[in-house]
Amino acid sequence: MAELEGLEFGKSDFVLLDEVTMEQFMENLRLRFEKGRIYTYIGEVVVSVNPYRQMDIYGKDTIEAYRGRELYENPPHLYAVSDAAYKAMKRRAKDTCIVISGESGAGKTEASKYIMQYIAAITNPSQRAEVESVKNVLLKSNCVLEAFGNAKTNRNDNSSRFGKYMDINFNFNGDPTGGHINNYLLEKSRVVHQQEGERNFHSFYQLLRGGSEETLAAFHLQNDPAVYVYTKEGAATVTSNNDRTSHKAVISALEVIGFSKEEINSIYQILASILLLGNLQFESDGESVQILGQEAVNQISELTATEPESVSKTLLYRTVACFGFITALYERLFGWIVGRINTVIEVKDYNPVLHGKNTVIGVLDIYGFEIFDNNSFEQFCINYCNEKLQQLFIELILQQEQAEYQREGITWQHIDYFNNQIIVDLVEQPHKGIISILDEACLTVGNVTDTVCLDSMDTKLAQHPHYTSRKLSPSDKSMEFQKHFRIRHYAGDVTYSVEGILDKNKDLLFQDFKRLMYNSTNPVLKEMWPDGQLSITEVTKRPLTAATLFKNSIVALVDKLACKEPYYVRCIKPNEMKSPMLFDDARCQHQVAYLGLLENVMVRRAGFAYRQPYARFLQRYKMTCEYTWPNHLMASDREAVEAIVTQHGFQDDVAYGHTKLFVRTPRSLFTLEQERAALIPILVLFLQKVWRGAL
Ligand code: AD9
Ligand code: MG
Repeated sequence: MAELEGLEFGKSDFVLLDEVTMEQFMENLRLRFEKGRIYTYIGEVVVSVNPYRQMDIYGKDTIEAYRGRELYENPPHLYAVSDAAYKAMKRRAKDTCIVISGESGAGKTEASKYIMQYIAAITNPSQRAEVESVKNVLLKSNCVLEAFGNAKTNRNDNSSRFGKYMDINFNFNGDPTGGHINNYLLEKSRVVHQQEGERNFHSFYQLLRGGSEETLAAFHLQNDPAVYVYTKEGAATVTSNNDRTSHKAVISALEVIGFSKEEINSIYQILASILLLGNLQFESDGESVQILGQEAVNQISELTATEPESVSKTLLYRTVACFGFITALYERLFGWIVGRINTVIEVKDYNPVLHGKNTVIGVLDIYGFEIFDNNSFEQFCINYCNEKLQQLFIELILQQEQAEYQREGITWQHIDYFNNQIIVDLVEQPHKGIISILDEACLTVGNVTDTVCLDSMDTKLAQHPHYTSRKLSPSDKSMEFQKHFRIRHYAGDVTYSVEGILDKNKDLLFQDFKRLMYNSTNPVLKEMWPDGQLSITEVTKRPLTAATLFKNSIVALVDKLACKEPYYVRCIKPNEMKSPMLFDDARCQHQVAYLGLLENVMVRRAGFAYRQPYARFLQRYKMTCEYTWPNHLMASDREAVEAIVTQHGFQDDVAYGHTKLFVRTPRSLFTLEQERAALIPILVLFLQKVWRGAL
């Protein structure tokens, strides 16, 4: 049980609530937030509320306080679950994972960084150089991936626009030996278009504001984001990030990771070409199209190490598909950076006989559930991914509890959840689900428009309780537009626009563009476009669609997570103003409800709120019983524990498992804990007297 911090801070574990009601849950959450206690447990799950201010709870001293300790020995903290995951991995050779969920801006990415910092701090006490270098790369990779994969949105100044799952590998000593990063669907459309008040990816502003005069001159750039079509929307927006200092940090991180000077230069050359491509102007005289200004074309060809004629020919021939090319340039760059980091950290020369079992801790930080004014294909994918993770949470939490009760030989009581499988099916079911219908429309020869596709969804999904559209419910005043459909997600209703949805799903990229890039004399750029060498006859006619590729990657991710021992961090966003002071009751309650936190508490309590190995229980409470203090003479720890339980009269509230004591209601443990707290000063006094020789 989490150390009682004093009742003025509320209950440190929601299972200690007198009654499991929404009112009590919210009262406790608010009280703790107001007292600066941003973490609270539900058993081993950490509920975290974004403080929107720097907290003095992540320093070296705190790390030391949590190192090697049990969950209940300290106040709730991310460090405690990180340590639990680490201990399970090290002592029991279990692969574990820490899944961080919550909506956009709730604090997932910050949490993932603290978790990694903790793991880095507690490992490699002997400071072996190769382990230190792995740790360094793992930590520095965050800075690079955030620069290229995060952006300011209307929900979060530093919003992750890609999903990240990082495996950290450990040797038998428990020291990190390597890792692997999987990235999921970067929101590449942001490169060419941002909603009002939002920015492009940080990397562009960092280059323009932080690049040296010589660099910018060499890249034919001016140091002002307002000059470029792709950065002008966000040019004047204030963010909490300092682009100039971030740029230096990113360059230094790239160097530490091991990117060469040429590679770093190539990365920024690609960014520069994207900015210049965005400013190209086309002119049509009705017959043919021209590019205005040969100079810009020359600059782009110089930066991409391609022939100016090929650049203009390809752009003119495929003018309407240029956006697709530009977004693909960025997406491939991002994918290449992740791949390059992976080559540095992948475990090399691993020999299971020599090195023992190679265990893993996975950390998942993915984009949170999103509702914007205008939701499109990207939000559809992001929200589907969150449905899948919620489904996994439901399965694992139940599964874990059931497995534990079974293992220990204890009968278990089932609790009902809202099971969001029905929404997952709505999206992904073969033949009937939305992805299938989108794919069918994309693969049909002929002119299937977005609206025709919507009609097809309406026909096939009319009966589905989580799907509707304007046509299906004309009286619904909130459904304003014809070209929209709505999904009732576990986290709320989201209305999606079908405008452009088929193009985004097809994600067509003409072979001409690929070939142009493959023919670059810059080896880095060439490496990003290996498929450019294929001749037109070798190119697959029906490549998988973007939605199907994404679905496959998320299904694979869920499989990966499901076979690991999971630890959960559930993040809550306290308000929409990014304010450290405001606890918006309605917003918080909504999140508590859809995250299923109340049901989580019920499951934890309906069965048994607490379980502890006999030896640990005995060690903590033996002072409260005359038969066990200072040592017991019974045949086993289990019998000694029985003596404590019986002496305190809560024998009807417990069950004895094979290795653990299970306690049904928190009150029993609470009483014990209070008694222990009362006895400690007496004990200290007693010991002081012994030391002074008074006894
Ligand atoms: V998204 O789904 O990627 O849009 P996240 O990742 O959930 O979102 P993030 O971690 O980026 O949110 O947090 C948003 C902002 O809240 C951060 O930039 C910080 O300014 C702030 N934050 C979050 N957690 C903490 C914290 N533990 N301490 C201080 C925090 N500030
Ligand atoms: Mg994030």
